[in-house]
Amino acid sequence: MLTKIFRRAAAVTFGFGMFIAASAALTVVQAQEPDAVVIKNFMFSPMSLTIKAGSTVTWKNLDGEPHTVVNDAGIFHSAALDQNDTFQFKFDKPGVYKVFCGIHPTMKETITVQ
Ligand SMILES: [Cu+2]
Repeated sequence: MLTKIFRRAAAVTFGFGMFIAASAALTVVQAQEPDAVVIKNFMFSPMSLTIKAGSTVTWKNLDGEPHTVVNDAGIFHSAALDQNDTFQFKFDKPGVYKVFCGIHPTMKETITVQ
């Protein structure tokens, strides 16, 4: 009886472990997308991104709250992005570009264009 309960607990634990491993693998795949920024939990991810001149960065808002993508030098400014909306900008000139959310200015990221 106890053995049976223990086996069941082990199976559940193993299943949950597999779920965590699968989630981690999925996160790694998303992180490898070179010029993509995800907006989630009121954060830009990654918070710093290095790309080559001529690259286009795509931001995608996964939050239920709207966010914007604003450059502090006024080079680009997205409309309010609702959930799953995207915004793209092509970085032609090398430099360091600071980005924040116009609605939640504590959300920040830095994009370095080489
Ligand atoms: Cu925001």
